Formats: sequence, structure tokens, C-alpha cells
Amino acid sequence: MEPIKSSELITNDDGSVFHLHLHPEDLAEQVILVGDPSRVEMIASYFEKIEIRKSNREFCTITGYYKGYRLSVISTGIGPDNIDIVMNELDALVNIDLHTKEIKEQKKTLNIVRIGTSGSVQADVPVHSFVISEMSLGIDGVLRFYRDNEMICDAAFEEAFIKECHWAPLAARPYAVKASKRLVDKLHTEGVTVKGVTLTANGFYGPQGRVLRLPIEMPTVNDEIARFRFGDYKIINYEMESAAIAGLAALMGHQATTICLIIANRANGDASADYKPHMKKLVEYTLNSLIR
Ligand code: R1P
Repeated sequence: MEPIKSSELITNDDGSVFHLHLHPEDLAEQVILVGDPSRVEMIASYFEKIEIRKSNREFCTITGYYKGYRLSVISTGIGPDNIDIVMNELDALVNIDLHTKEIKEQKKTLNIVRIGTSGSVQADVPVHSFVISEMSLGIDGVLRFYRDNEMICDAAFEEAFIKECHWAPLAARPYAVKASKRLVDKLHTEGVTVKGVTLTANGFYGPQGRVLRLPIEMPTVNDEIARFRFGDYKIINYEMESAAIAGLAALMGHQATTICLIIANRANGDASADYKPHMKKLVEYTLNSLIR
């Protein structure tokens, strides 16, 4: 196979990948993604040893050891557009030779867990709950640019959602993609975490049904989303990254899921007065679940 052209896989002068500024040896097989760059330092404060610290733009990485287990924590910034960058560069770090730009024959699998914040659409999933995305419904469009996306998506789920939630025809077509069952099972504890479907939006206001000054196309969509059921599936929360992560991971052959702290309840109008101590609890819970 022809090597990938330099314009398509850009590397920096030191040979690192363009945005993440990482070399293959900087990356652990267990990756934790977060939106907020300050969350990288907070998670690394639990590490007994830090190996590397690199940053460029909103992409900050710390690789280190937690209870003897090597982990890389990386911030993605906000949104699914950044996830396209992060997932492609993570995959390039392990599955493409960055010098020759040739795809490696032997493929590596990364374990990727996003620890995020999100808003609940269910009145009975209150602020400070921990929610695991066993499926994500992307209304961001990213995955649709990749061939065979429909092979890993649940078309029946998508159709039912479009019909029952009266999805606006001109809004991006939703894609339903499952997370890694292995990681979901590892992170889930009955009575501690809630499992369900996460909606991944390509914006924070209109795309999540928030109205400030501009009226929106689907003013009642959050009520319909809260009522929507597909078999045992129920939509629990909104955030902005999990579907693109799960979808690209599935196409690339990586394992991925998302675990989020609920910081606002869209159904009853509650918002956390101070979510940071609860985020620490979620981080401790996730780190300890990953190593068990
Ligand atoms: C919006 O405020 C951001 O917060 C959520 C959303 O997904 C979006 O990135 O996650 P993080 O707290 O991980 O950034």
C-alpha cells in the first residue's frame, strides 16, 4: 500500500503528531479523555509517577502510573470536531509508522474512557449522578463522513428516534452507536452508576434545546427525548463527545466508552452549585474501576 501523504498525516519537526504533539512512546494503552484541560492535572494528581507532560492548544497530555497501571490522560477541549482530531491522531500513534507514513500490519487496540460532565434529560437522574454511555446517539454528524459507518450503527434505533422525537429534517441525521461492552461492564456498579443512551450534540445551546435569545427549530424535543424508549434503551444525558469517540473507536478497532457526572438536570431545571468535589469522586471511582 502507498504511504499516506504528508499533507494528510501532518507531523511536527520533532516527528510528533500534528495536534497532540505526541510520539508513539508517549502514549499508554489505557487512555482517559476529558474535555477540560484542567481536569488532566486533577486526574494526574492521583498518579504516583508522572512520565511525560505535553501540551498544544487545548490538547494536554500526562502519561503516568496509577497503582502501577500506565495511563495517558488527554484533554480534547469541547466538541465532536476535536474528537475527530484526537481519535485519528491516537490511532495514528499506534497503527501508522509516523516516519514512513505506512499503515502497520499488526494493529494495536487502545482502551479509551472519556470522563466528562453532562446534563440529564431524566427527572429521576439527579445532579451528581454518574452516567455510563452504553450507547451514544450522535447528532453531530462526524461519523457519517466515514465509510461503513452504517455497519456499526443501529438504523432501527435511529429511525424510531427520528419519528418519535419529530427530528427536524434539516438537522444532522442521528447515528446510534454502541460503546465497548467490556468497558461498560468494567465501569458499571449497580446502585452507583446509571447505564443508558447519551446524546452527543454539536453545540451547547440550540443543539441541546436551550433557548436564550434565538428561538429553536425543535422547542419540545427534550420532552420527547425524555419519553423516548427503544426496547430497554432510554436516553439519559446530553454531552458533546461520546458518540464520535464510540463510533470512531468501533471503526478503528479500539474499545471506548464515556462516563459522565451530571451537573445539570434539564428536566427540572436543577444545576450543581459546585460540581468539582463530585468530579473528584467520579475520577477516583473510574480509576479504581479500570484497574480492578
Ligand atoms: C460543555 O460545557 C462541555 O462539557 C461537557 C461537554 O461534553 C462539553 O465538552 O464535557 P467536558 O466537561 O468533558 O468538557
